[in-house]
Amino acid sequence: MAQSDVDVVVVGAGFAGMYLLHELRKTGFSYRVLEAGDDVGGTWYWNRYPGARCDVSTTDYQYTWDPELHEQWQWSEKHAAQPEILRYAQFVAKKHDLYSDIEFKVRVNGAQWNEKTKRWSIHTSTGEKISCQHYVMATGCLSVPKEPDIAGTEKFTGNVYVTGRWPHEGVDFTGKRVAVIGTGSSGIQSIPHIADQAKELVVFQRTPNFSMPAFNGPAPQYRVERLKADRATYEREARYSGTGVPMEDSTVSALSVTQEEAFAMLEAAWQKGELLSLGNTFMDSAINRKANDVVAEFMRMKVRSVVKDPEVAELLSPYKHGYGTKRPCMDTGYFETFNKPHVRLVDLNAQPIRSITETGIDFGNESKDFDAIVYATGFDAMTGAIVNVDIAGKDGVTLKDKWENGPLTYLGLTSVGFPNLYMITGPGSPSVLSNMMVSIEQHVDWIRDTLVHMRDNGFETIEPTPLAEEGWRVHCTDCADITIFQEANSWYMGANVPGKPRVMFPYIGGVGRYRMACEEVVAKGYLGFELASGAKKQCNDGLVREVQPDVDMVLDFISTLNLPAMETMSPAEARAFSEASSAMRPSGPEVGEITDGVLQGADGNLEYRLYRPATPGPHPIAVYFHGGGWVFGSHTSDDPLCRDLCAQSNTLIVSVNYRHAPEAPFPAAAEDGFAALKWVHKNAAALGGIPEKIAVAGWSAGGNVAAVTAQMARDKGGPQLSGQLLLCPVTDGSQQHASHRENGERFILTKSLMEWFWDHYATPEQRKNPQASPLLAASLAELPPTMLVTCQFDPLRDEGNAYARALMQAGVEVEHVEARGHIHTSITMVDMLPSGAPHRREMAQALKGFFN
Ligand code: NA7
Repeated sequence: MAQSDVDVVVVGAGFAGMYLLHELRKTGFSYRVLEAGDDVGGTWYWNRYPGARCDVSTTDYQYTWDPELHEQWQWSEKHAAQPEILRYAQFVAKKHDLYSDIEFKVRVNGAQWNEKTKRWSIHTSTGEKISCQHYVMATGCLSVPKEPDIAGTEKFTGNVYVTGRWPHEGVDFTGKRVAVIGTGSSGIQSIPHIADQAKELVVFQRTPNFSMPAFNGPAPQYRVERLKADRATYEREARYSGTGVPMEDSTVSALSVTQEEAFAMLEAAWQKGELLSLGNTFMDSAINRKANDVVAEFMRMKVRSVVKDPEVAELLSPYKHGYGTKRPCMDTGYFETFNKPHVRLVDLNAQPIRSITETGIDFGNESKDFDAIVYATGFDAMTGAIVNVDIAGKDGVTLKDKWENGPLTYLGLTSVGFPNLYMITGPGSPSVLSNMMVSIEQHVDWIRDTLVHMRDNGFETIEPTPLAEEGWRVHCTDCADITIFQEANSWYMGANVPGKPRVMFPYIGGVGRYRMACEEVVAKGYLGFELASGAKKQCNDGLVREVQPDVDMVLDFISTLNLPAMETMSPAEARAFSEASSAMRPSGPEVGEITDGVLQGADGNLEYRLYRPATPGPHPIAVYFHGGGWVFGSHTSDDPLCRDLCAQSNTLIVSVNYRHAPEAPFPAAAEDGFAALKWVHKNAAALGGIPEKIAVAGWSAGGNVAAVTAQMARDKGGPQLSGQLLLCPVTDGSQQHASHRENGERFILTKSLMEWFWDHYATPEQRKNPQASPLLAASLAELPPTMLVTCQFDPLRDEGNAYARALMQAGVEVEHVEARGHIHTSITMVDMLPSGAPHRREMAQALKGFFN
């Protein structure tokens, strides 16, 4: 007789539930494991349609927790077919005697949290109520087929099949007229098999999909060899990789090579027959539309090379979504199927289905009879299986209600208001964007360790904090925002189910980075969770990821280079180092014209570079001062940013090479700044600019020069400025602001580097001069309209914020942008860090605004 009061209830006996069961036994918890089907296998139990295969190689799509399995189980193919994967699940279940502890054909109808007893009450389809401390949903991401959203489905009297609920005895389509609706993975995998049998097959396609051949055969030799040589390293690499399969991240931009070279690289990945390798060919195909087009065109070329009828080939070629933004597929003979005379493709965009009828389908202006209709129309993915159960947490609030506008989770594992509820591969975790085996094992390990930690430390409940959950939502959104995934109507975005909120459901920041976040949470004493037992509470509230994801990747990359700290160099070495680093960056957008010249500074000539918009002039002007701590940089060193500002704001940018310290210390830069402004103003017309529309701009030390120049123009008789644009400006030589300490390390501009800059530029006494520290000016009144951008993880953040506040108090019109998750340099990194683009747009808008 099963216990009705246990430590843990696990729902689902797919690969997640099976492994969790094994671990719970090991750690001595009492448990119940409930499964709706009559066998193990989850997804691979339900999806028995012909041709169903995993598109991750068998070298990677298998458990790692039982090393004996690697000897005891031999896969027959590279991409295992469903029957073999199901046999594998059954083999593991038998080997570990899991069957004896799984209750089959039991569904969970509802679950309620009892705040008094601190326990869940689980109601099952057998009428039982089970009380448990912990409730784990191991219900899978693609387990609830989408409700048919086509008129008349109930009318059809022929045979109806749904790929995700395929009959166990199989289906014989011999001699039948068959319709297949849907061309996602399930459609693409099953269509060739159905075509082999059917007398006539009509495929109804709403959206063509990208697909590559699976090249079935033995497992990839190079992976087999690596596994044999050093399995532990291979598995570790998988766990910290982008997708859960060891793979070197590409460092090549699709836009940095010719189309011929790009296609050769893609062909090599294609021949490997690995879906993830193809998507990993270029570093930017997920974040840059143009880079993605290169891959998409390669894939379309492949379709054209197979499908004989050019019109059909064109219909089978995706144009409306980028490669990878909808789940790409792997097939065996899919496109070839459309060369067969008894197979027809119907484009639903040209001939929509009007209704399913008793005998067939009415579409466009045709009516066609069928013996069978196959719905390959997909799933209510990621959340379907979770919200379809009536789960009521604290105060009776259901998860369905809480998630009305999109799932809210902390780490994709837990949710506020639902203590002791865990989701394996839930929304907000890498899940479907990863090799599921790796993600499943990680979540099971995390849950097991957490349960043990709670037991060992006498905690009854664990629940994320609202701050942590909201922070995770923001981080997930930040990750999605830098990609082009949101452009597609995919099930990743919930777009396939009418009424579902449109948000990115899985976490797209990568398996390894996600794993590190989970590890960090634990290492910091369950950061963002409250653990409690009666009056005893432990809560280290906070956020696990705040730096913008692309900035974080750059910081991680830089940390692997072990670069010397600049402040340990001489100025000459630092200058050479800075120039060498800049040489590798993308050049930035095209502008109308770039010319170099010299202008008159305070003490001799200064070089300048002029960026002219492509539109007819004359243009408003911004005199721009580069960054580099007054010690290095030049009129060309902020080239990509200057191009970007010029192109986006339609402003003529004159970037000035003011004199540098220590050779020319304070006040040389300030005096040059003002002299340059006067010269440009005087020569504006000759440069193609409008003298009455002139502003100053600058970044970092250049922001300091710009701010000081604006004060000097105010105090010394003009010119009258239309505005000042200050990006992360240095405003206060005291360096006493908290951000110098808080952000003093790791974020490229460090506290000690900033000290080194000041030491070269100005003596402690000179720093009190407003021409070194514009924040210290006696008055900030009458300064021009200001756009000031500060970055959250910049040591200079607080002095920038203080300057913005002081300007406002002095009555200056100020637009102050506090760039969340950014560092001192990130907004200048044009075409490298997509997260900086919105702020550059704001800066360009502000420049435009100065002149209107
Ligand atoms: P998918 O990938 O969601 O594919 C479903 C297909 O069905 C897709 O082509 C849809 O077109 C189409 N569809 C859905 N609803 C309709 C209606 N109402 N009319 C016409 N066509 C429709 O599901 P799969 O089962 O193929 O694959 C799911 C995952 O399993 C797969 O990604 C792998 O991870 C494994 P749409 O693209 O929405 O226009």
